[in-house]
Amino acid sequence: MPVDFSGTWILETNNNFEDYMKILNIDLVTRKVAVHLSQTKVIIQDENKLTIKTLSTFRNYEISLTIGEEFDECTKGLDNRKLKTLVSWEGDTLVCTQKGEKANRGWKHWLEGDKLHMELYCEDVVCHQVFIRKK
Ligand code: VL7
Repeated sequence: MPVDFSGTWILETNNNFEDYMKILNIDLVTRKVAVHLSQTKVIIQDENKLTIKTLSTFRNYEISLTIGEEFDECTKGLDNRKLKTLVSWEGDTLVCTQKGEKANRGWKHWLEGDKLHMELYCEDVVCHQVFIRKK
C-alpha cells in the first residue's frame, strides 16, 4: 500500500520561496505578492492517478497525472514554461522531475506525522514548505 497524500492541506511554513521564485525569473511585483500568500493544496490520489491543486487568493495551479508516465506540463500563470514532467515513487516519497530550460528542477512530497512536506527545487535553490491537514 503506497502512502495516501489525499486531503486538503494548509501552508504552515514556506522557507526560501523567494529564492525559488527568483531562480524562475518571477518579477519583483509578483514575488512581493506571492511570498505572503496562504497556499492550500488539494490532493486527490486514486491508485496511480494524481490531481494536485495549489490554491491561493492570487493564482491557482492544477496538474493531473499518472504516476510513472511522463507528460507535458506548462506552468501557466506561474513562470509559463514548458516542461517534460515525470512523477514517481522513491519509497514513500513522491518525486517529480521537470525537464526543461532550467536545470535540476522538480519537487518532492512526503509525510511526517500529520504534516505534508514539500521540497521545490531548481538549479541550486531549495524551497521547503510544510502543510498541516485541514480539519
Ligand atoms: C506551485 C509557484 C512561483 C510564480 C504566484 C504564486 C501562486 C499558488 O509545483 C508546485 O506544486 C506541485 C506539487 O504540489 C504540483 O503542481 C507548486 C506553486 C509554485 C512558483 C511562480 C509566483 C506566482 C502560488 C499557485
